[in-house]
Amino acid sequence: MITSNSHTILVEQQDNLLIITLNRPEKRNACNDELILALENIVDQVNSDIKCVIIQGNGKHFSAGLDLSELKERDIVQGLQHSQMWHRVMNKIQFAACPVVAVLHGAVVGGGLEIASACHIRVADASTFYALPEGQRGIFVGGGASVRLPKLIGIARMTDMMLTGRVFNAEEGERIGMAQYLVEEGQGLEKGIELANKIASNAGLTNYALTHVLPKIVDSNQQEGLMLESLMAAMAQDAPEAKQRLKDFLEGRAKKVGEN
Ligand code: 1HE
Repeated sequence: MITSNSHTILVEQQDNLLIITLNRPEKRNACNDELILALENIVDQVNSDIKCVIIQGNGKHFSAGLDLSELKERDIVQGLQHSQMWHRVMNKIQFAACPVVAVLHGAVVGGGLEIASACHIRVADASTFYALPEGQRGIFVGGGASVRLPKLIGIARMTDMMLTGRVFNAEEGERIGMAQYLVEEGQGLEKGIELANKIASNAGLTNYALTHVLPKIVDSNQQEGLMLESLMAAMAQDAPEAKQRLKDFLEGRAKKVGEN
């Protein structure tokens, strides 16, 4: 059984789904080191019984980002190490054993947006808003936003958020690519579970290709990217599960596109 080593993270398994909850509601789920390391501990425990992970926040907000009370007296080397600790944990989320869905509401700011960006699918409810207050706090993003966020919303929008303190609301966020799904307030988890169940029903190799290989293809040059795609395509179609799924379709047993 997957268990948490800290009250700052709650975890619940529902069949083959794992629901992780950031749990410092009184501090708006500000991420202190204890919370980030507890999150890492949970992601490390994800095994092949789990087909999809959901990350949500307890209370009024998804996350207020880095716990600023811990920022105080770090020197440069400690600052580097702290940022790299975040990078390690965000990488573990991005390259987890299965896809990860973020269910967002309220503030998704700073490090909270970095956690959301490391996930594969983002569902936002109507209360969600996005910001990078690092610009106004006199610091810089340190949890991977400069690598992941421009891939979602573009470099110009991220630069604007940090230079001017621009806040995007839920609708704007969905339009510019922060979240792929926008739902009514309070409906995020239900939608997240619906999507997670669809993800969990895919062939494991397809999910692996999407979460582990596609990012490498995107970061490659064209020749390498196309070769990686061909290798992945050949491997995927050779798997027994793929052959069975194709047979099911050809013999009329599989759903058509758009059927639930
Ligand atoms: C915090 C934090 C925090 C709240 N660190 N304690 N992130 C920020 O700059 C965002 C700062 N937070 C806010 O702007 C607001 O708190 C919110 C818009 C997110 C929520 O507002 P609200 O009215 O619901 O809550 P609140 O009354 O402001 O906060 C409740 C408590 O949480 C209060 O503490 P209390 O002891 O007075 O009750 C706040 O001080 C505390 N709190 N946010 C510490 N962030 C890997 S590098 C990433 C770099 C960053 O993430 S920088 C961005 C930091």
